[in-house]
Amino acid sequence: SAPVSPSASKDVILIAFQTNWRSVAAECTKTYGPEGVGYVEVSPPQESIQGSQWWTSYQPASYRLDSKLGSESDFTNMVSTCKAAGVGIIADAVINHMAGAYSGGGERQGVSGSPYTADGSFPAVPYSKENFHTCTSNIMNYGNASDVQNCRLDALQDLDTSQPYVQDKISDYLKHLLDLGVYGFRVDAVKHIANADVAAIKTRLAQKTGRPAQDIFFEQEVIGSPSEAKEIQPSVYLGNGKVSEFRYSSSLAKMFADDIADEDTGLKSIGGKYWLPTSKAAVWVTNWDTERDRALTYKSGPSYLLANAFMLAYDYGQPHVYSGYYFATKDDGAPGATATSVPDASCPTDGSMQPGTWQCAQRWTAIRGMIGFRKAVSGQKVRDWKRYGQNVLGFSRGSAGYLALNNSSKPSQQTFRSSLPAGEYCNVYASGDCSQTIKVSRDGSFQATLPAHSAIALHTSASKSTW
Ligand code: LM2
Ligand code: CA
Repeated sequence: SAPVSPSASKDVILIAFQTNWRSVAAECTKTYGPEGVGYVEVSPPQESIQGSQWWTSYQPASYRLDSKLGSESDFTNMVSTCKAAGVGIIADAVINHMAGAYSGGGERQGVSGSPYTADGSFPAVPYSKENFHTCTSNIMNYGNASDVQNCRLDALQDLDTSQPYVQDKISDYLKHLLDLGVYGFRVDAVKHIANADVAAIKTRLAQKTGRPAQDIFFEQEVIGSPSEAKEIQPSVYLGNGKVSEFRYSSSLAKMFADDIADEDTGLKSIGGKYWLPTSKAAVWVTNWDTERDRALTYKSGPSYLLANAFMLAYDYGQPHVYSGYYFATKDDGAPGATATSVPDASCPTDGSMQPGTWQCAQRWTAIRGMIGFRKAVSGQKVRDWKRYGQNVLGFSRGSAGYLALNNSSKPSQQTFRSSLPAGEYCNVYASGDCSQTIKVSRDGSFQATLPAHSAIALHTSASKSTW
């Protein structure tokens, strides 16, 4: 079936981390569709190794669509239910490697019973020892591209993606997903695959599906670091599609800990000289890897919401809103996960942030409001950018929207200058029912006291007259 067509005003990707197919389907109808999420990026759909930890998803045992998150028919049902709600599915494609090597030898079974070994036997694909790189040591030297691409990432058995046979198996797997109606792919660990191999896999996929390669959404995960080998830099992969811009997440964490309104080191510097071009950049405040590391996360308090509001209001890159679960240790799987399944997700109704509880960020008032904001200001230029004080700033999107952010610990009383037409607007960051409004005068200005760690978000599709 045909993909959901991309639309500039509906470009928000919601990462439904470790959420099972039934729950994603239900949420497409209930929340994602109605609120205007464009795409849901789901966790890897292929059969993985067994284990309750989330990261088992990143160790394929086969390409069968029978995983901890559901069966192939659950997956198919999710794709069609979401499509009917106007939401595309982006699948996380793990193609650099298969299951990790383990000591002791012997055969093991994936979550749906496919056998595999630590020495390259994956009969359900089938792959055998010859289809893997001969380097069996772990990657040590990020200054050497062949080490990074041909040796093992975290002991994971590294596919020889230069082989036509391997490219054929991977492209068959991706074709299967496209045939079921997925919109496209988040491609895992692309830095560990040579650009020529990624390009060859995509070309094969295009040939098999009869679709131009540039029409197939490919978001490549490449964690950049300028000190590393030139062949593994994010910009190398731009010919294949979008590329993750990890500067975004790390910069936001620094800026929100310092002064977001600083003219040189604050939010104004996002998307500058060394950044990926906006049309190619995939951005997020956090994802599942960074939330276990250094990024702003739900553990950061109100800065986390403010950073998400900025991301959704600003016009750099394609934004991803992350929705996972509260956890105690880095390895914790989804709430209730067993070695072979993840139960249905249920959203807390009491704002609970206890480990073992789903987050459901897509339902948070500020996130919902900002997704609506983004839709309303699509195509409009950033203007009226102004520093109103330390950690206080505001900007317009054309004459369609205005965002004021206060990342300081003091209330900030200001006359903000927007380009909005006169009117009484709902503050969509603060309330979902237009119970908090701001009156903008004929010259676009408005007076307001922005509470500490808060925001005012106004747009022309949410005013007293449109409500
Ligand atoms: C990714 N992007 O490139 C994912 O975003 C990231 O979450 C994946 O790592 C990684 N690439 C490989 O697909 C995760 C997790 C690792 C975990 C691997 C494989 O962050 O900790 O490694 O998935 O499941 C785990 C153990 C590690 C062990 C390995 C192999 O943590 O200690 O290495 O399995 O058994 C001996
Ligand atoms: Ca590799």
